[in-house]
Amino acid sequence: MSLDRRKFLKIGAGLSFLPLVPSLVSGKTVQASSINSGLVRNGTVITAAHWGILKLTIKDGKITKSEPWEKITNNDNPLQHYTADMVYKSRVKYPYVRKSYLANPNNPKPELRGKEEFVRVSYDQAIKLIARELKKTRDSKGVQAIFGGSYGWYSSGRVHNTRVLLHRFLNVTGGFVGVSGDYSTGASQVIMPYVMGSLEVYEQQTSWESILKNSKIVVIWGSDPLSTLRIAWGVNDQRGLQYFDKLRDSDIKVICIDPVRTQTCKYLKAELISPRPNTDVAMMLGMASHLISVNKVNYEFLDTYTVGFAKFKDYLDGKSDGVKKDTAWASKICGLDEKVIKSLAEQFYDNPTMIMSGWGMQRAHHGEQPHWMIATLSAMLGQIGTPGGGFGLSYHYSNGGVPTCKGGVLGGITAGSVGIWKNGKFVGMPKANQASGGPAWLQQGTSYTFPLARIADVLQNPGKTIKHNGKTVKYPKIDFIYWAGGNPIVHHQNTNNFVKAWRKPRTVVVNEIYWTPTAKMADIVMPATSSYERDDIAMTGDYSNMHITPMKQAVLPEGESRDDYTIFADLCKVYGQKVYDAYTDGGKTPMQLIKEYYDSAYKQTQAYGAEFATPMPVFEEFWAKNEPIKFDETMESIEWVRHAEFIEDPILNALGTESGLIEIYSKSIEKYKYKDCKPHPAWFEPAEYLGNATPEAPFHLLTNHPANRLHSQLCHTSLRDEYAVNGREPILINKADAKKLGIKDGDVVRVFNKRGQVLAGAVVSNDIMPGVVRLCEGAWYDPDDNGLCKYGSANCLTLDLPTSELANGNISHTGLVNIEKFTGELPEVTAFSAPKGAEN
Ligand SMILES: Nc1nc2c(c(=O)[nH]1)N[C@H]1C(S)=C(S)[C@@H](COP(=O)(O)OP(=O)(O)OC[C@H]3O[C@@H](n4cnc5c(=O)[nH]c(N)nc54)[C@H](O)[C@@H]3O)O[C@H]1N2
Ligand SMILES: Nc1nc2c(c(=O)[nH]1)N[C@H]1C(S)=C(S)[C@@H](COP(=O)(O)OP(=O)(O)OC[C@H]3O[C@@H](n4cnc5c(=O)[nH]c(N)nc54)[C@H](O)[C@@H]3O)O[C@H]1N2
Ligand SMILES: [Mo]
Repeated sequence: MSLDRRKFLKIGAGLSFLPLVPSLVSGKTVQASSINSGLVRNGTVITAAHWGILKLTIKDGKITKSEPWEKITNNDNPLQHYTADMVYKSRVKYPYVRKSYLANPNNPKPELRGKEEFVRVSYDQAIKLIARELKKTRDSKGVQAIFGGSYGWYSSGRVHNTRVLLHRFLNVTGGFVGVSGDYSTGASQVIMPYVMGSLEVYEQQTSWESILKNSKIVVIWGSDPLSTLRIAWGVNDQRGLQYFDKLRDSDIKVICIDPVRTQTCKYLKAELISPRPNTDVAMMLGMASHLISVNKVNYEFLDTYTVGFAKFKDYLDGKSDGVKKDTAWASKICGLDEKVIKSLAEQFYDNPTMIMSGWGMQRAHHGEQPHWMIATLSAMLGQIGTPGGGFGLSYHYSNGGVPTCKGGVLGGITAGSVGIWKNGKFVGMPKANQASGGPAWLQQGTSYTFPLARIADVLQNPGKTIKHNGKTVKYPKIDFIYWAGGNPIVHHQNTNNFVKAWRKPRTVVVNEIYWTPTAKMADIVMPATSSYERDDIAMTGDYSNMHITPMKQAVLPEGESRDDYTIFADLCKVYGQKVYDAYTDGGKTPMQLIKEYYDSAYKQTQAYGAEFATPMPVFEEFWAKNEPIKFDETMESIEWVRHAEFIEDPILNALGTESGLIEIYSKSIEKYKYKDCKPHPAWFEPAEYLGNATPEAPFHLLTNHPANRLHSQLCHTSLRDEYAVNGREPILINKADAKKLGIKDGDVVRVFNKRGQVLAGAVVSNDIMPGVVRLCEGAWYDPDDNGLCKYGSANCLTLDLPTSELANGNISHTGLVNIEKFTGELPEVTAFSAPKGAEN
C-alpha cells in the first residue's frame, strides 16, 4: 500500500453510490436485443421505491394494491401501501407555462411566480421554449447564469435518476453551475475528513453481527432509526430494521439521548436522556472533564492513535478563556443533572459502548462540533476500532451496519462531461473526460459551485465572496434555474426569504410528477412520469448491495407525462442530432440502458468463478421472471469492524487525515483562523436556543424528518389522513407547556416567529421535553395572501444561517418559535390541488 494514502481522503467501504453525488460508473456499450416489456392488465408487478421492493396488484390496468415484496420486520412500513395515490393524485399531467412568461419570456415578471395562473401548452411547444430560452441565457450570460444544482431526492432506479439526467443534459449543452455538499450531513461531511480522514456519514459501519455479540451498551444519540430506516437512498433492504428487532431481543442496554421520546426509544424500551436541543457538545465536554477527574481515560489509546489531546485538555481546563468545562458548567447549559452526566461517562468507559449518532444535531448552528466531539469522547474511551465499541454515523441511514454482500453491482446513468461548443456549434465531447466521466462541476472545482445551503444568499447577492472550508467562494449570477428532483420551496430554510430569492432569476423550469409547491412556483412545468409508469432497474441496500430488482412499468403514463430521460433527449434534439447522440450515447433507449447496467453486474459475478454461490441469469430471463435476485453476505463483512485495521497498525493503515491519526486538534483548521470553528471541538452558543430564549419566542423548534413521508414525498397521499390533525401537519407539544398556553390535543395552533407563521395541529404529549416543540419537515407549503402557511411547512420558521465558515451547512434544528391557539376561521388547505389554470 502506498504511504501517500495518509495524504488523501480515504473513502473505504463506502456507499456504492454516494447520496446526491451522481454516480461515476459507466458501463460499456452492449447491443440490446429487442425486449418488449408488455404491460400487465391483471396480475402482479414487481417494482421498487426508496421504501423497499414492492409487489403491486393490477386490475384492469389500474393499481389496486401495494405491499412489500417480503415481510421481514416486526414493524409495518406504512410508506409501502400508497403506490396508487403516487400515480393518481395531485399529478402534473400536461406541460404548463406561467401566463406572463408565455406572453413575453424577455420580460416575464418573475415577481408573479407562484401567484399567477398557468396556461397549458403542447409538449413540443414547451420543449422548444425551454431550449430557446436556455440557449439565449447561456449565450448572453455564460455558464454561470445556468443553475442546475437541483438538489433533492429522486425515484429509485439506475436509469431514471432525474438529477443526474438533468446534469447530463446541461453538460452536453455547455455546462452549468452546481453545488457542493448536501442538506443531510452538510456539517459532518466537511469536518469528519479532518478528524477521521473519511466521511464516516456515508460509509459502512461496524457490522451489526459484531455489535450484537460484543456491545454491552448501545447509545442512540440524536437519532430515530425506526423512522429514518423506513427509506434508503437507493432501495431499502429493510435489514436495518430487522437488526433493531434483534437489539430489542438482546441483553444490550440501550440509551437514547434526544429531546424527543422517539419511536425507537419506545420500541426498544430504552432509557431516555433529554438534554436541551443543541447543547450536546457542552454535555459531552462535561463528560470528558469527568472522565479525566476519575482517571477513566485510555491514555495509551490517545498516545498511539490521536493528536492534540493536550491542547483539547487545556480548553477543558479553561486555560485561555478561564472557563472550566466541568459537569457543573455543562449541567447549566444542557439542563441535565450533574449526576446523569457523570454516570453516563462512567458507564461508557466501563462497558463496550457503541455510540450510534444520527445527523439531526449536526443540522444545527455550529453543527461541525457534535460529531467531532463524539469522536473525541470515543477516543478517550479507547474504543474506536474495537469490537462492540466506538461510534457510527450511519446506523440510522440506508441500513448502515448490514453486512455487505458479494454480488454484482449495477451500472447507472452518469452526468458525463461538458460538451465542447465553438461559435455556437457543438463540436463534440472531450475524449479524455469521457473515460473518466463524472459531473463537470466536480471536475471544475469550486469556480462554478457553491455550498448548497447558501442558495438563497447566492440568488440575492451575486458576486459576493464567502469563506468556505479553507477557500474563498465567489457567488455566480444566476438567471436560469432548471430543477428536476427536489422540492426546494419546502426543503430550504426560511421560506419567506427563499421565495424572494427564487423570484430573482428570469427563468425557472421544473420537471415534476406532482403539483408540489416548487412546481407551482415555476415558469415552465414539465410533467414527469412516476417510476410506476416506466421501466427501470435498481439495487437494494446502499451498503449491503443485497438485491438486484426489476422495476417494471406497472401502468400507462398519466396525461402527457414523459420520463425525464425522454424530456431531456427531446430537448437535446432541438440542439441538433449530434447533441442528441451525445446525450443518448448514440440513440440508446431506456430499455437498452437497463440491459447494459444489468450486464455489467452479470459480468462481475461471472468473474468470481463457479464456486461463487449466486449465479445471475442472463438479462432476458431475469426480466421475464419478474423476481429480485438476492446475494449473500461474506464472512469478512459479517465480522467487519470499522477502523479495526487502523487500530491494528496505525502506520501502515494510516487514516486519511493530515497526521494519519485521529485529529482532536487540526492544524489545517488552525490555519483558517475561523472565529466560529476552532482547531478542536468546542462549545459555541447557537444563534437561537433555550439558553437565549425570549418571551417573543420561548420554544425551541425541532424539524425532524417525518416518519410517514420521505420529506415532502407522499404528503399528498391518503397516508396523510393517518397523522394530520384537523387537516394540518401535527406539532408535538409538551403537556405542561400546552396547559400554560390553553392548548388541547387536536386544537389548531398558530406557530410563529419573526420569520414566518404556520398553522399546525396540536399533539399534546410528554413524548417531548418541556420547552421544545416538533414540527416535521416536508409538509407542503400552502401560503395564504398574508404569508400564513395553512398546512404547516416547518421551514417558514427556520433560520437560514450557515453552520460556520468551515462547512456552511444548514441549521434547520436551530430556532425559536412562539405558539398560540388559533381562533380565527379555519382556512381551507389548498396545498394538494392544482394551481389556477391547470387541471388535476
Ligand atoms: N427544516 C428542515 N428542512 C430540511 C431538513 C430538516 O431536517 N429540517 N432536512 C433536509 C434534508 S436532509 C434533505 S435531504 C432535504 C430533502 O429535500 P428534497 O430532496 O427536495 O425532498 P423530497 O420531498 O424528497 O423531494 C423530491 C422531489 O422530487 C420529485 N421526484 C421524485 N422522483 C422524480 C422523478 O423521477 N422525476 C422528477 N422530475 N421528479 C421526481 C418528487 O415528486 C419530490 O417533489 O430537505 C432538507 N430540509
Ligand atoms: N421516514 C423517513 N426516513 C428518512 C427521511 C424521511 O424524510 N422520512 N429522510 C432521510 C434523510 S434525507 C436523512 S438526511 C436522514 C436524516 O436522519 P437524521 O438527521 O438522523 O434525522 P432527524 O429527524 O433530523 O434527527 C434525528 C433525531 O435527532 C434529534 N435531535 C435534533 N436535534 C437534536 C439535538 O440538538 N440533540 C439531540 N440529542 N438530539 C437532537 C431529533 O429529535 C430526532 O429524533 O433520514 C432519512 N430517513
Ligand atoms: Mo437528507
